[in-house]
Amino acid sequence: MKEDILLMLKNDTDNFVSGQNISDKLGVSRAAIWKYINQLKEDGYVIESVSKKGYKLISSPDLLTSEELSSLLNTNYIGKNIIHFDSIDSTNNKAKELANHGEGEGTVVFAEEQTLGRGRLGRSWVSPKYKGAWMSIILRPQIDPYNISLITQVGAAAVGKAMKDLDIDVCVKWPNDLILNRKKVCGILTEMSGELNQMNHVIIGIGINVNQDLEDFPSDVYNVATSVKIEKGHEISRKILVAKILNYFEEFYSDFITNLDAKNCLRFCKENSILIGKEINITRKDETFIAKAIDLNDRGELVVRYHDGRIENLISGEVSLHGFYGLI
Ligand code: BTX
Repeated sequence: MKEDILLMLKNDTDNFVSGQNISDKLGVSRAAIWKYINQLKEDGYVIESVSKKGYKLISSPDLLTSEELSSLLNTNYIGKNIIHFDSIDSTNNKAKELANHGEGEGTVVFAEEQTLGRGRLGRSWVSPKYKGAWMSIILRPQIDPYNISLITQVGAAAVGKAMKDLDIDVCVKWPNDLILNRKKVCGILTEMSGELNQMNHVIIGIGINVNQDLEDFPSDVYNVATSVKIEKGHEISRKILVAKILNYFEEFYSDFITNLDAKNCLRFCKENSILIGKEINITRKDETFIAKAIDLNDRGELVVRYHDGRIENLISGEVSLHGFYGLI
């Protein structure tokens, strides 16, 4: 009901919408409308109420809800179903649970805050309230699990292109980070459930530091992390950024699963790679090797050349920039 009232106000922001009109249309009492309007105000909506005239929406908060995002999306299936939490342990955990119960492709889980946000290999992801975009997309691609790592590149290209549209000069650090001014601004965690040659679902979790200040990062990530606000010097709208990401994601992902063609997104990742042409450290178990990153091939693998001339295509893994302070 709250959503229906909001929609009526959103559809007529130039005028007051009378309580009688809302009551007639939605079949609720004037007292109930007043209660819902107060709830909307608590959510951050600025609503003017004038007796005998009704209610007028003045401004909407920067929330990652379906009400705020749907008018900004031009997708056919990504983000058509949005599930929003004020606070949750991890959007990837929730998306996985929903996918196991049959939730369809394209559903996106958002949380304003994660209390147990996860990175790769059991690492944690700092996700303070209202400051970032913490989201997970449920996918059900009918592709060989071997190709799954390409979905991370689809996500990286979607985030990167959306950021560039907003004049945020980001680079892609294969396989799953985006870097702004030498620090991590976004991390991607792709998890799949399935058998050797049969996929059940894939969850792509995307975490973006949008409006944090320096003091929002704990001391152990302070040196490696940054936010758009820290680098640009001003806040940006999370909902506009997120909507752009989902729009690009559907474009790249649809291309990928229908034509098995990830050329467009790989071209973006390659052109904006922070690794290609540089010496990198490759960490395997307890050993570190030095090589030069020379290419991103059409399977999304990072091609590296060791000092002895040997070439290797890395499928996934831990890499860092040689001599680059602070980058994981
Ligand atoms: P990663 O393993 O590559 O990076 C994790 C490392 O990054 C941490 O060990 C820490 O050093 C650093 N770090 C932690 N928090 C942040 C942060 N906010 N910004 C920059 N660096 C940080 C990267 O894993 C994948 C992260 C995916 C996060 C999304 S959020 C939505 C979804 N739900 C969920 O639980 N995870 C994903």
